[in-house]
Amino acid sequence: MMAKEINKIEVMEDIYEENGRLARELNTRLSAQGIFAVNVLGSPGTGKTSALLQITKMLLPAVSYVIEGDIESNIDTVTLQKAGVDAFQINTYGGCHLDAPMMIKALEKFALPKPGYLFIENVGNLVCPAEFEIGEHLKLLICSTTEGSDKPYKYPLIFEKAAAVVLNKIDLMPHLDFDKKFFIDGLRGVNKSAPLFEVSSKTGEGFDALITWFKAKKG
Ligand SMILES: Nc1nc2c(ncn2[C@@H]2O[C@H](COP(=O)(O)OP(=O)(O)OP(=O)(O)O)[C@@H](O)[C@H]2O)c(=O)[nH]1
Ligand SMILES: [Mg+2]
Repeated sequence: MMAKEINKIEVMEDIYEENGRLARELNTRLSAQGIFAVNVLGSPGTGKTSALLQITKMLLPAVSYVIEGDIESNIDTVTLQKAGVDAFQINTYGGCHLDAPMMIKALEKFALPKPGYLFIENVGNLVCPAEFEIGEHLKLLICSTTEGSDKPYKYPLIFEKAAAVVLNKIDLMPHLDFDKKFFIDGLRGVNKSAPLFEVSSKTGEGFDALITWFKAKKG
């Protein structure tokens, strides 16, 4: 019993270690190409794709690429491509997160010919994606008013690891019982430094500050 448990722990450590090594290599390669990679995290339906439509438009004339990570379907990729965004699909077929080997394989097929931003929309999930580096320069966590204000308390790791947190769907605030103070207290309990951007991907409100922050981070 004991021996089995130890084996399990060692296997998981090996997986994280190997993934981390590959992710760091990929990150170095992307930096050399002038690509600033952003791992976009958030629960299903929080507005990751909607926010990326706004962000990629507002970063113009800078080049943005998007990699869409979904269990199945290419719905988000098609949506982005229709909006003129250079978007590619990775399907995990059951996998609840992207990992570094998936990204390396995908980038063998998807060329990133120009320097710019690479946004990677991870699988909608507040748990596993927090544990796997995928070559990113930073993690952007997208939350929304419709999810409720208790998420930083329930899923602390993903809030802790976020370089910035977006609170999306603020246009719906008047219709909801979202407790902003409770949300911010929970966020600050695990992450003191990540800026919080309150936005509506529907109206575009609040994105100016996020875009300024991205530009400063990319340098
Ligand atoms: N009112 C309002 N609706 C929004 C906003 N952002 C997104 N939505 C809606 O929320 C739904 C989900 O948005 P998506 O952008 O597809 O969310 P997602 O996080 O990419 O979802 P998955 O890829 O399925 O995990 C869609 O119907 C959007 O139109 C917002 O700021 N305000
Ligand atoms: Mg999406």
